[in-house]
Amino acid sequence: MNHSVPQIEASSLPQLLRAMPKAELHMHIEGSLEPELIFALAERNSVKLPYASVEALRAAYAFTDLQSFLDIYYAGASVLLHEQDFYDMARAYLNRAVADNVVHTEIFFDPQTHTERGVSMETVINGLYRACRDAQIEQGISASLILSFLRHLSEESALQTLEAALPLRDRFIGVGLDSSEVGNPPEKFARVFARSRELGLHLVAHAGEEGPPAYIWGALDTLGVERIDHGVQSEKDEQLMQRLVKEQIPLTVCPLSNLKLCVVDDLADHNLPRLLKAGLKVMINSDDPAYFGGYVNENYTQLFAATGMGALEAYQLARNSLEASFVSDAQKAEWIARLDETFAQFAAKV
Ligand code: ES4
Ligand code: ZN
Repeated sequence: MNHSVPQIEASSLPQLLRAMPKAELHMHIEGSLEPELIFALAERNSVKLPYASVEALRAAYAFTDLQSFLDIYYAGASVLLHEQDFYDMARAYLNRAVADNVVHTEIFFDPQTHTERGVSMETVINGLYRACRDAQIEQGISASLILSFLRHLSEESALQTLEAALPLRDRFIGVGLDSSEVGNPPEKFARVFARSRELGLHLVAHAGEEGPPAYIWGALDTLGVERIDHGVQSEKDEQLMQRLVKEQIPLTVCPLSNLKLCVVDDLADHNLPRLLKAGLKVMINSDDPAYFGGYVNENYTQLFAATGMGALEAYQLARNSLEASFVSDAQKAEWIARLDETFAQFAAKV
């Protein structure tokens, strides 16, 4: 597997990390809303914000855990009212993704955050979908949507959300599960995931971000998910680690998120290098880039600088991201060939 990765100068690593084609599989579109855009949309929509300025809002981004972040993240999303707002937010993210050589992105959106404020499901999905389509046409990036249920709300609410989205079934590829993890185990959502499976949707769930390995087992066995979002707590359970390796279940890891939400104290201690070495199918994602200090390339460069990983690991992470995506095998093969070309070009430069 790694024998095909050519020798690359350590000094070329930052350029290589940027240049390599990659997929982003764990990014919440509401978490890409930069303070500048929050204020611009607040102005455009006459929404009053409890912060005096962009700087004051940014200064509030000092999180101690997941919940302290979620409170501010939901407040920020309150400026989104019209289809054009969702479109503008998604185009801004997609521009950043293109700049990081993301060839494919699977974007989470939280409809309940908006429908609970009276915004219609059509407004949310049509704005996001049109942004994905235009970015594909104008910039060549492939982008799909994953509808994510808020786990702090009831399963009944999730079921209603799924039903409300069904007229737009062809505009999203799967469902996920996010928000406050501890106290809201996967089993709470067994029925809505079963229904989603019947509809032919892809299934993913956040598990093992702050919650215990039992939630990862539950996501796999009760919900039947194809990927685990985060999953960094799996190291606490040797049997689970063996299963994740054996079944090659992808973990969509988000290093800067883990740092900013105090899941890890220091990037140098992040367990991604160990998970990768143990044979787990991990890759790097940005989660909520506007809140956690960087888009996907920043996550790669900071984690590599802190842990001393090199070109071999870079190749494996980018390849895992492409292989774990929900696209055809032919499309994966095309992108992997481009990945191999990129590495060959960097080797030739030495
Ligand atoms: C999230 Cl970092 C994180 N964890 C769980 N749910 C989320 N929603 C947005 N970001
Ligand atoms: Zn997330």
